[in-house]
Amino acid sequence: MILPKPVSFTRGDGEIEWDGAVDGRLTLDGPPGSYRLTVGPGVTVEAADEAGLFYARQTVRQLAGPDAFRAAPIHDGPVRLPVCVVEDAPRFAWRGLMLDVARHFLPKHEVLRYVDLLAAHKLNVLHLHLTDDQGWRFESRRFPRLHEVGGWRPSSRYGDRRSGGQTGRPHGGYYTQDDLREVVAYAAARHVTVVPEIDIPGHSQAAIAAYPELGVSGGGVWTDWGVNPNVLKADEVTVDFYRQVFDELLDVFPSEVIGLGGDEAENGDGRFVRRIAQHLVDRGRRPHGWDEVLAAGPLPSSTVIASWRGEEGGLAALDRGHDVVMCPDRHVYLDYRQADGPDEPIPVGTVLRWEDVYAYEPAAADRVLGAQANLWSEHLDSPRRVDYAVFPRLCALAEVAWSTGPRDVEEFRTRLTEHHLPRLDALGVEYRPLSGPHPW
Ligand code: TNX
Repeated sequence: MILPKPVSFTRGDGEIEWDGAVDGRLTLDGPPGSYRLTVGPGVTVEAADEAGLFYARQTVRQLAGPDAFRAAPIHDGPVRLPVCVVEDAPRFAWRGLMLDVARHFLPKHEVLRYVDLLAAHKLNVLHLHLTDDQGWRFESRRFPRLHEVGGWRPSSRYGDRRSGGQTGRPHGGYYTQDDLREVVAYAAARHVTVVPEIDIPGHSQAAIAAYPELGVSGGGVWTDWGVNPNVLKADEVTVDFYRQVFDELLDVFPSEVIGLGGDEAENGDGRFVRRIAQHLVDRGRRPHGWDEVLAAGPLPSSTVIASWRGEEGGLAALDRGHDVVMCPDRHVYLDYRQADGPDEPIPVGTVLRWEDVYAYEPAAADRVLGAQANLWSEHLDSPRRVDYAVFPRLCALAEVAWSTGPRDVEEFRTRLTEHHLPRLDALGVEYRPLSGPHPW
C-alpha cells in the first residue's frame, strides 16, 4: 500500500487509533534518509537524520488512508493505522523532477503545490528550468529588462495544432527573487533542494530580446518551439554579463548544484559553457549541464551531467569522472504522449506510458547520483495539463528512484489503483486515469 515501496513492510495484527503523535529519534545507524517506523502501540520512528524522520511521516500519512491528504479533515473520527513495522532507505540521493517554467509560466502557488507533491512521493530535487527562448522567469535586479522584456511573448501567428491552438496566445510572467526565496525555504522544510537552471548559450532568445547585444543575431522573444539557431556571443562582455546574472541566481538559491543548460546549442561556443562552469566553481558551487556540454571541452570535474539523450552521455561522463543524473527521454520525458489514440489531448513525442517509466532501470555506478523526470512545457499551458502529464507517471519514477527492485508491474498497478490514486484524488491532482484520456 505504500508508494514508493519501502525496503520492507511487515504487517502485524489489527489497527491502532492514532492521536497524531510521533515519537521520533535520530538514533538509526543507516544511510541518509533511512528510517524504521513502528506502529503499535504508539507510533515510533528511529531515523538516520531529519530527512528520514520526514519520510517516515510521509509513510504514516499514507498508512492513515487517502483522507489524510485532504486540505481539510472531512470526518471527526479517530485516525486508524495498521499495526506494522516499516524499514526503509532511499536507493538514490537525487530523486528529481524538472519543471520547465520558461515555456509556460507556472504561478508560484503551483510551484509550491508541486513541492508538496514531490515530498509526498519522497522525491527531493526540484529542478527549475527558469529561462529559454520563449521566456525569462527570474527577476534580475542588475539587468531588469531580462524579466521585464524577456518575461513576455506576443501571440504567435499559428498557435500550435497539437496544443489546440492555445499556446499561440500572448503569455508571460516571472518570479521575483523574494518569490523564489520563499519557494526555496518551503522546499527546504520538506527536504527538497531547488536546483535552478539558466540555459546558455542556446535557448537564450528571451535574454537576447531584452539585450540584443548579447546575441549572435537579434530578434524578439521566440514564439515558436524547437531548436533556435540563434545563440549567445562568446565574447568577454557577454560572459561577464552572465557571470553577474549567475551571481544573482546564487544569491537566491543555496543549492550546491547550479544548472547552466548547455543543450541544443549547435552554433554555441564551448568556451562560454566552460567559463561559466568555472565561475560557478570559483563561487563554491557545482555546475550542472545537459549531456551536450561534454562536447564543450574539458569541464571542471565537479560538473554534474544530466543524461537525456539516452544514457550514452551519462556513461561517457562517468568515464570522464563526472557525477551523473539519469533522465533518458525514452523513459522519463513527461511531455511525451501517454497513448497513441486520437483522443490523447497532448499528442507530442513518442508514446511513454507509466509502465515504461516503471520499467526504467538506471545504470548502476557510484557516480550515478540518481534519476529525474523532465517536464518540458511547450504544450502544457495550464496546471491541469501539467497534472495530466505528470501523474501517474511521476509515481512510477518515484518508485524507481527510491526503491531497489525486484519490480512487479501488476503489483504496482494494484497499489496505484487501490491506494495511491485515491490519495491523488484527495489532493485534487488531475492525473490521467489508467483507463485512458480524460476530456477536460
Ligand atoms: C529537448 S531535453 C530539449 C528541450 C525540449 C524538449 C522537448 C533538453 C535538454 N532540451 O528544450 O523542450 O526536448 O521534449
